[in-house]
Amino acid sequence: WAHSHNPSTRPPLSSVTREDVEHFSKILPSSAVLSTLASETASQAELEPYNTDWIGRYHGKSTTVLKPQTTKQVSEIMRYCYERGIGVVPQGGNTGLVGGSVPLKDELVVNLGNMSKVRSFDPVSGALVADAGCVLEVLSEYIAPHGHIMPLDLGAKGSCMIGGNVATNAGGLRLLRYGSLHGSVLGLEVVLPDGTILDGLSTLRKDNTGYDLKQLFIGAEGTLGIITGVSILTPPAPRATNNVLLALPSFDNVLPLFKKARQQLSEILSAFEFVDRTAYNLAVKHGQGKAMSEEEAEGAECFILLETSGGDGKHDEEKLTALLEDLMGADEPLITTGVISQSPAQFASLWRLREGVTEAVSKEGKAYKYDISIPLASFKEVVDTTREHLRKLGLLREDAVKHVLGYGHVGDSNLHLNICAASYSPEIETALEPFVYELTASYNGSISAEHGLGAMKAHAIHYSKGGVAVDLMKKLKNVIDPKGIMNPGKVLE
Ligand code: FAD
Ligand code: 2HG
Ligand code: ZN
Repeated sequence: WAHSHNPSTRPPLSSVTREDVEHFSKILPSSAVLSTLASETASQAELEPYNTDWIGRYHGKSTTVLKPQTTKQVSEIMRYCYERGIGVVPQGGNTGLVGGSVPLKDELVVNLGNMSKVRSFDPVSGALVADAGCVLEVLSEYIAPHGHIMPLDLGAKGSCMIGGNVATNAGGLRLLRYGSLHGSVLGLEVVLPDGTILDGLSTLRKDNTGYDLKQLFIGAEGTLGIITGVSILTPPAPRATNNVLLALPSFDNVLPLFKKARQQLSEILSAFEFVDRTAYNLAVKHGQGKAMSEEEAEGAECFILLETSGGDGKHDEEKLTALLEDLMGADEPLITTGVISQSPAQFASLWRLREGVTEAVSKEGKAYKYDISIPLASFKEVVDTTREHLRKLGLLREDAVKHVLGYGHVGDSNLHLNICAASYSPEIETALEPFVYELTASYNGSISAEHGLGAMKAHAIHYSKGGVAVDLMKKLKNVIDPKGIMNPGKVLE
């Protein structure tokens, strides 16, 4: 359906014109077309939320946002944009953290928020088929009465959409237990750049008929097509869940603690999350959950949030209590204290402390976010090395870099290194990049563990992928999107 263009010889992308908006108004109802080009449909201020990313670092200049309700409408929009050579940015909840969900220039934004219907749910197999614009939390609530949960959970659940989750291959807080979306997504419906609909909404568990095409779109960050429907396997809800917040005197205790927790809790361990002292203090300062008293937290270098999920509450509690007794009672205790949740409210509050770090950092200042896969043993070293580097450059001060903090998913060896600054500045950016990417590469790590490359890290892909891999990615991109209209400038430069 398309012949290939070399990116360097591609014609430049076209800007959306008034005539284009008139055409879109024939495809969509007037309430679904927001444009500054057509009178009275939208002001620039109304388009601002679609043009600005969650952390306020990336700002696009799109004049037009479309909010289709059906796959057919998405297909017609894409067919037209393909012919006209208009760049398109697919957008879900706009909670992405790498500047992937907003235009770099004046591309058309296709926001999936109006595609929010559940198509089917099979309470026996747990297969859920939903429009891409369904909010993750809404889906969780939809399947809860059937005794199922979503296989992923993240702090942005109230706004992020399942299509965005799949497009970023979001990891989150349940990956340790339920694995990545590459495993739990059963099928996708995707509108390709030329408007062709790839209908792959299978609910089959096994299907080895040729290449597994859906995998290409999982984590492609909207650069290969627009995901309009998702078929996903949802697990049965565990009968019992517990969580506990542990205070550790030293980071050195994290590894032995993880090992011990895995051994002793075995099948019921469902999350093992890390929060360093700076991240903890910021979460507390900005009212993210109620954790432990100041006295209890005193002397702790870092904290672990551990969750268990299982089939028998009494059995799980006994195992967890035995672990805590062992940890406290040892000659050299691995923890100074632990707070075990006693009620659903406290359970949520402990989680809030961990999930709320991102929000706390945003309240404190402007965030530079590095989402890296590195060996677990190096989490602290990476945070300390980065802080020291900034200190040496004289940037560690209230009006420049306020805090350097680390938190993340121990179970997945995924550290979130955040640099919280008073404001975004070229001086800080130059100090951090390529420094952090080189540091990550020196551990053979990945510069994007779970958030993607987006606009932020497209230029840095080579720190984690070899030339052959990047070349093959470019060839695939060129075959599927020969005019380069899908989310230009993201993932691949
Ligand atoms: P958007 O932000 O709208 O888009 C993200 C990317 O996907 C963009 O490149 C966009 O073009 C593309 N896209 C969106 N929808 C589609 C579609 N239908 N078809 C094709 N492409 C599409 N991420 C994690 O992995 N783990 C976490 O624990 C986590 N926690 C977070 C906590 C907070 C508070 C926040 C703000 C973000 C967090 N994230 C996390 C970032 C994360 O990537 C997302 O929140 C989420 O997966 C993005 O979904 P979204 O609907 O907001 O997508
Ligand atoms: C998390 O695990 C998210 O909390 C967000 O992936 C991390 O904000 C961040 O850097
Ligand atoms: Zn994360």
